[in-house]
Amino acid sequence: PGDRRPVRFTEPALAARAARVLRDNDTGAVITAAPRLYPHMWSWDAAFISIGLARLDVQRAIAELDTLFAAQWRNGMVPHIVFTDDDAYFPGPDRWGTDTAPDGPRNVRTSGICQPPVHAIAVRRVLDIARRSGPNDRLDAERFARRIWAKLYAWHRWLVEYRTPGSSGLIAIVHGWESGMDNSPRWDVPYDAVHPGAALPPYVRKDVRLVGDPGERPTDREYDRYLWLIEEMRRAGYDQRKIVSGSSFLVGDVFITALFAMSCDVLIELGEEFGQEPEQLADLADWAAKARAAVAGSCHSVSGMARDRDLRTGRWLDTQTIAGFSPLLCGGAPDDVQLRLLSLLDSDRWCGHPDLLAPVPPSVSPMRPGFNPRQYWRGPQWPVVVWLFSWAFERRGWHERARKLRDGGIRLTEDGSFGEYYEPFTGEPLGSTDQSWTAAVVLDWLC
Ligand code: 9WN
Repeated sequence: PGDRRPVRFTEPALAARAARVLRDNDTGAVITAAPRLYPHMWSWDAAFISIGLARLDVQRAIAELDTLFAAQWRNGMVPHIVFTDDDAYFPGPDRWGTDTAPDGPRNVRTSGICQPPVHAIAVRRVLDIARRSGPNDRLDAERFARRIWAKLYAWHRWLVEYRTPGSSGLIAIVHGWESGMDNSPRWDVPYDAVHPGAALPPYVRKDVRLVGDPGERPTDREYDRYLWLIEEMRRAGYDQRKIVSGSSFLVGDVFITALFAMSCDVLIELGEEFGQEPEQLADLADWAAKARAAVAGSCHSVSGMARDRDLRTGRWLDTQTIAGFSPLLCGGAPDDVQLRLLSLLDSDRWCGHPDLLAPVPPSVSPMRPGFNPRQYWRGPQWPVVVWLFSWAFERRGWHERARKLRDGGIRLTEDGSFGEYYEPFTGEPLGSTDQSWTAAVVLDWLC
């Protein structure tokens, strides 16, 4: 197809614009996830943002991760949002009501759930970039990696201790927001069982006013469920055991489990390099092996696609989304399953769809009924997800595949708007523009 967008920046101009987005979104204390829609620090955004920042200023990259981990809960959880004092986002800290949570941090307000564990991956990347950028950066990044290691270990331990209920071995989430893929069709079945009670306090959404078309965001019905789950957690006093045993949403997330396996591998490498305790390295090896086995064990016998599991009903969730390719990230699935997944990924159901502007995987296959090219996690392409696949493929030694994804990611974002997500056929940026993590991964691809 010809070019459906008027503007195409050259790589140096695109990199300069990406750097400007990160500078403009810097409040001085944090880089917000996006200028208007998301005026706070988000957990997995901060990890990707630090990778982009490392290309500009290693100190600033380190500061970003330090700020996130300064908000780590005493039980090890890394919260999904660290709030600034901007009140343009709903739900804010008052609605979360975490100020009195026994494990919550002092001096900083946060949400009460987590997001995907990609932070060890970010630390590794920052370190690798710093090592190439000069002796001072190298020293700073090594000190930082040594210092943050125990916090990363505590975070991983929390996921194992509190979030691997049942026998599937999958890491469980108690809210779709924890997956980072909020309204993905992955969660439709478990959300059907979430019934907002009459006691749900009234609220007014702010997000829909900040995007051009509210149809690009989750629906009100979905929001009622999101808010109801928060209500349940408040009532449980943010006691993790109570939440996991009682929440009306508990799902084993296969994508998070794959990311966790990779992050454990990375943490082992860093731990070996910086002389961490052998017992802790052994824990990580054990957790990684179990996570990989859980991902492999979730694969559908015919399609090969990995599946989430509704832990309240004990049923596999067969919805085919980008998360189905999780075994390609972390490995561990039998060779025939891996080959099936690779050919599916290349096929016209996914990256090979003839009408895509850029050959990178959409959040949902364009061939799937219910695919919506404009709505959030129900169809659009997300540059950060492309980055994760390209990073993982590179690590697995699939250099050509990694390069193709990187090139496709640049193709998707070369309009210079740094969209939060993109309409796969037209390349129209959707949701927020000047989204920090999009700028960050573009910088990483270009430098
Ligand atoms: C809720 C910040 C975050 C991302 C998520 C993305 C979106 C929030 C929202 O924005 O979620 O956490 O309000 O929609 O789904 O992945 O971290 O960019």
